[in-house]
Amino acid sequence: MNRWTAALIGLLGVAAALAAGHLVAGLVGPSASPFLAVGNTAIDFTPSAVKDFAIRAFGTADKLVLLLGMAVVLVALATAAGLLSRRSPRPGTVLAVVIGLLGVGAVLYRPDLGQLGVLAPIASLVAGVVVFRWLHAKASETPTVDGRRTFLIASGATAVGAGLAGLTGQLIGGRVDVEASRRAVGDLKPFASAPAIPADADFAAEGTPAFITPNKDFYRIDTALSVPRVRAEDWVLRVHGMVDRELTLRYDDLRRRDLVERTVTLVCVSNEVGGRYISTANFVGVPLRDVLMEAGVHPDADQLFSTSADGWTAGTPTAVVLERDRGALIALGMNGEPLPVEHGFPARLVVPGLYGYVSATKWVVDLELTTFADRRAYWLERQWAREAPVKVMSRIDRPRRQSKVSGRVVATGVAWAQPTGVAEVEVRVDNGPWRATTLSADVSDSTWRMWRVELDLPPGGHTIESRATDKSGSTQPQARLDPLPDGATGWHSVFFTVE
Ligand SMILES: Nc1nc2c(c(=O)[nH]1)N[C@H]1C(S)=C(S)[C@@H](COP(=O)(O)O)O[C@H]1N2
Ligand SMILES: [Mo]
Repeated sequence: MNRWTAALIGLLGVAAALAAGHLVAGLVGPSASPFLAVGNTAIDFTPSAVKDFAIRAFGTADKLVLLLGMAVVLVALATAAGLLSRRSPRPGTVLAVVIGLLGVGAVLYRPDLGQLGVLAPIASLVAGVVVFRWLHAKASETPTVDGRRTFLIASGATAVGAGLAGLTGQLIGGRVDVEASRRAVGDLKPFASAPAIPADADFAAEGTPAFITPNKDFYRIDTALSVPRVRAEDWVLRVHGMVDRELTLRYDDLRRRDLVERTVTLVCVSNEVGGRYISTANFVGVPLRDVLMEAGVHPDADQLFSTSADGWTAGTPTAVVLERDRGALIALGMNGEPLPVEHGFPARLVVPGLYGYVSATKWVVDLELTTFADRRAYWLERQWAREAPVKVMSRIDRPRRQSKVSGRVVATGVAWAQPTGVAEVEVRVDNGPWRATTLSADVSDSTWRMWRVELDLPPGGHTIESRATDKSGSTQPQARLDPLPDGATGWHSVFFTVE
């Protein structure tokens, strides 16, 4: 058998396997599709340092990078399997079984897939082995013109069949039409609106972000390779554990309540000094405190353990979410529309002043009152800290790093210290004295605040640094700490040149 034929058989075997798995996953649960399941499980097993690197290097494209990497590995394995099987189909068969079992393992490991999910990788395994061996037999027949033609027909049929099966799986899987459900929700009118954002809340014309981040620009961080698709009409939130009364809340139960609107800045613990994993939105939802009071939280339940539809978990101090002024929400809406699917539709938690990984569960379906001793959330298993209040921080947006500016220099940036609020931001140039900046309108202690200062500098290279002080008097420390385990610290500094 020549090399090209051998490699082609390997590739077609894998294509058939993936397509069969995708088709069956369409029936039993789209995230059981073996390629996705392996990717998702790989994310869970990736060491924190690598994940941290991926988030830093690729940002929201980290998922695309992972999928492409997996595709490259799979194509290489398929080609190798084909090439190793030029004499006998056994090596390729063994490899197909091994990859298939990897898929089975990945699906079994997913906390969000029922028992049936395992049918998808089993379908992949069987289809991969059968198609590989079938094509191998066709190609091994005596190399007559006739024989070659049957092999070509068989290969073509496999390619077409795989394409159709994959497409069908996609169509059936897509029947959970979450966008339609989102549209059907319509307006989520708050009973109490957040105060309007004043025009002088940002210095967007001079380089800061707009005060409210449009949904499409809102940073996104999660472990979900395929976004969980939960329809509002299917959604239920269980509140249970150490409570007097278990609650089962449906979407309509929540939206019929008096919804409140709160302007909140969310920030990711992975944000480096100077980083961009921070955004602000008007969230509409139900006060989390009210729901917990209804359930009746036992005094020794120190942890609110929340779980998303895809099995991700977060642990939040109960004392924090019960604070009257904290303003923690079960959010349904964001900036005037139902939550975008990537940001947690139908519902997510928002807790001002805590990093997202200990508080901001998207696609939330379960709230268990428990203790920190009893249950450990997703990132705690991966070396991140149990307590993760947001640290006072400031960032320089203008001048840009390594930029050349001429004439008067207007430096601008943002600072945050939820839930305490920003009292002051200072800058210094070339290790000179600290000087005050002008702050934007004070919207809320749970949101960021922009700063601005005009500098008169001689031509040449300069370094500007900034530091914020919160309303309790704590100043952003100079010491540089990595995000792991509970958030970065240090002064942001930017080098630029005045011409
Ligand atoms: N279900 C789920 N919720 C999640 C996460 C996740 O991986 N899965 N990541 C958390 C983290 S680390 C952050 S910083 C915020 C980010 O929310 P956003 O993507 O809406 O900005 O969501 C939190 N909620
Ligand atoms: Mo995060």
